[in-house]
Amino acid sequence: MAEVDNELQRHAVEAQTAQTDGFHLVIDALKLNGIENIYGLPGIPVTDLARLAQANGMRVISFRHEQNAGNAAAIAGFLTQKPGVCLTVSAPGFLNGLTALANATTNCFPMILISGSSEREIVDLQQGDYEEMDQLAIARPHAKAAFRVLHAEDIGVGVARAIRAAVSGRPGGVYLDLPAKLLAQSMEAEKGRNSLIKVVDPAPRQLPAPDSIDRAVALLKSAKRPLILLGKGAAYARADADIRALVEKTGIPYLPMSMAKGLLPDTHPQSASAARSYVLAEADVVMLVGARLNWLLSHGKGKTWGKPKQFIQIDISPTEMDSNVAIEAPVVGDIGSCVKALLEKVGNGFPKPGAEWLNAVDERKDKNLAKMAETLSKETSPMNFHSALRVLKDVVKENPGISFVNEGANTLDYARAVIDMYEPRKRLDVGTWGVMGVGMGYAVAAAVETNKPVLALCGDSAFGFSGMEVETICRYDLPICIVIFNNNGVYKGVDVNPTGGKDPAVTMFVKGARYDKMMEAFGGVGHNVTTPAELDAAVKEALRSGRPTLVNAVIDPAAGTESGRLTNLNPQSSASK
Ligand code: ADP
Ligand code: TPW
Repeated sequence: MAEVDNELQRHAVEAQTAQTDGFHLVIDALKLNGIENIYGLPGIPVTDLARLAQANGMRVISFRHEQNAGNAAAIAGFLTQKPGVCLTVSAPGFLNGLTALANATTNCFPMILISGSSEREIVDLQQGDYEEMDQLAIARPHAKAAFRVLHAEDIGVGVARAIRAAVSGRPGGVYLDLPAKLLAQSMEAEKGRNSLIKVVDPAPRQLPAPDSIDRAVALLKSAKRPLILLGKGAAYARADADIRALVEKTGIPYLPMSMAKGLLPDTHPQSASAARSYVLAEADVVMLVGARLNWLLSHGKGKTWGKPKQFIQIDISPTEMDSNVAIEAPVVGDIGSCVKALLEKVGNGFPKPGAEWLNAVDERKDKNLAKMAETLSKETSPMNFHSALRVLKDVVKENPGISFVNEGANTLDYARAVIDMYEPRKRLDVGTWGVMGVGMGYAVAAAVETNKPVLALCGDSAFGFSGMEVETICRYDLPICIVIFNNNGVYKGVDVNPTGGKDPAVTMFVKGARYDKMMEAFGGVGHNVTTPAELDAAVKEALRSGRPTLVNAVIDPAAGTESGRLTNLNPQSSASK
């Protein structure tokens, strides 16, 4: 009996003195808050953090370059409304991830970049530590918020603050600095457990002021030629059914921004996508829902916008209002709450826009759609962008639940116009910065987060920025089909060196490159295709098998234009005028 008592006492003492450490506390804090996946790249001082995360049931996806891991985390945030987590080593690893953090902040995606860092005492005296860098200071201007934790007992607070900062209000990128010493610090397990915080209501609803709703509805009612413009903020907000109801109850034509495509199916009768230039120029009242009047919308002024406009803007960020032009009816709040309030006010008797406006929009649409159908139906040899896109348009129509990742210049601009989306948050692309290199990171995270196939369409240049991740795709055996529109260069593949010298022109790549072999090198499936029929068969086989696949689609090197549709943004040298 005494022996049993002794044993129990020993267990009790052990339980009291059981220890935990920084590594485990970080993992426990993330898991406590429902974060299941980490996208990262191991090394000093975070190798064991990644190992232990995997050992403790988190899914850890190890990349070949931190920028791609960061892009994966960012788009995971967009897809789930939970911050996507990227884990990197110090200094160079951190900097590699920082581009993605800045891109997440710019695009309003919630993300947390967690980087290990060197010892404060040495960094602050600039004594030359291994991978020494004042990471917190460098991250700050590129992030919505940046925090450093120095004591293990503060890890719970640090993670809680990072989560709140990432997802509340306007979402964005957050940097969390974890010095190597912190990870190894130990403390009593029970104290550690009690120090963790499960964040309650991390992204609280923000209700719009009732008078802002009255003002918006009055302006909408007064409109002769109203237009609703849906941005990726609306897609992120997951108010899909209410947004659709608002569009349908008001009968107003709508335009989706690129990543808002599919919020309502692009084939919806009220979609004005095929009459974009016309409606932007002609509308008299425009209601922006989670879309900013930045360069993608010509800042709300100039020729694009034609006739004088009045704007209603729904956005969670009050300072977004009037940032480019006057906003007559600002509605500040979360989109879910704002749209609900608008719906209540609109009721069932909202006067539909006049037939003159709706008929004019439909007329343009029909004309442009007929023109597009003709362009798409042309058989060309070699393939051009349109004959190849015709195939992918049908593939997405038949598989509306797959994610569609898209980057490039012409490859992006044409695909955006040609490929209809049918479900929300399925089109993932270069976003607010028009940044190349998001392709493989986005594709990996889309596959991991949705558990559904991904079709990633990249220009040959765009793909090159993250192409090494085909190994990651094969290693994790992800159902990703990459299609590369290979026209031998940036924009096109026909430029010549103006000096006549041996070096290729600056926009040229190796002619006839076989990107499909890259996928084969790691055990995936490669196809080289030169006709729409071959492209069709290769993509369908990939979707059927779910195997990592890369389709090198040979496109006419002369097809396409400089900078796709952004030719007007290129400064011209006097020599090339
Ligand atoms: P797009 O590029 O599609 O036009 P932007 O990224 O420019 O879209 O705009 C997205 C906007 O949506 C941002 O101004 C952001 O503040 C806003 N936003 C994001 N999430 C929400 C939300 N849940 N409720 C309200 N506004 C949101
Ligand atoms: C991080 C500049 C914009 S588009 C593009 C570049 C290099 C590639 C276009 O060629 P691609 O597509 O992909 O072959 P296509 O269809 O026209 O043939 N660095 C970054 N971001 C950007 N946007 C650039 C450079 C750029």
